[in-house]
Amino acid sequence: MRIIFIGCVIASALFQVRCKKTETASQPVTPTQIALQFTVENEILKFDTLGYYNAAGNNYSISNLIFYLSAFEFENTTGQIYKFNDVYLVDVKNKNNLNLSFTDLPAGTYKRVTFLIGLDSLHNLSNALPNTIENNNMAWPPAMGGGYHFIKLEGKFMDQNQMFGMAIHLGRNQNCVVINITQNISLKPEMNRINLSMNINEWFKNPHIYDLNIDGNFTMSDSAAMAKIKQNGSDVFTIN
Ligand SMILES: [Cu+2]
Repeated sequence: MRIIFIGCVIASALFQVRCKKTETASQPVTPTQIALQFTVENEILKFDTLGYYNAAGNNYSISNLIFYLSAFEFENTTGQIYKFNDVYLVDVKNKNNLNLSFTDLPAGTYKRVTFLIGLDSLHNLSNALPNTIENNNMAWPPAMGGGYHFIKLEGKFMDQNQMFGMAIHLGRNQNCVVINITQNISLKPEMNRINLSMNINEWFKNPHIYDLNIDGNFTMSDSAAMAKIKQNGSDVFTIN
């Protein structure tokens, strides 16, 4: 061991590269994947299908679900924290968006995963994200404070045999949703996948029963409605 170490210090750059490869051999070769799933309670989400009921008893469907995830932080059982700066735009209809990749997350047991549904204040400024169609479609109007939509949860709901539109939109820094999941997660070199599941119904309960008739079916210009949705959002994700 000592000979290898001295060798590394004095030898050429080429030799150093070889030493470095040996050091990292015990870590996962493939990036850790977070696989996203979407349900209404225990059923896999199907788009444009009425017949889902939230805690308030509203009969609703989902036609679009698009949101940002960012500021991922993993803490292992020895207290080491691994932070990632990547911003992920997840359009649930786009299968390519449903796997998030994390390189250089060592194998081990983790006790906490924290992230945002939305963007921190440094990213939540108009034009702060790359100028893509997808990001531009998430823009929050400058007249309403600028930045980006953190989430668009859209669909329809039925009330007394009439159909209404539903657009649950969150934006503005104070409505960013912090997800903090404390549970033991074991990442092994051969098994480094985490299943992260969103239950849509959780947006409408815990701590507030959100009734689309009473609290509103368009949240964007309604700060009271957005505050409730934001608080309800803290437990929409579970790891299974
Ligand atoms: Cu909006």
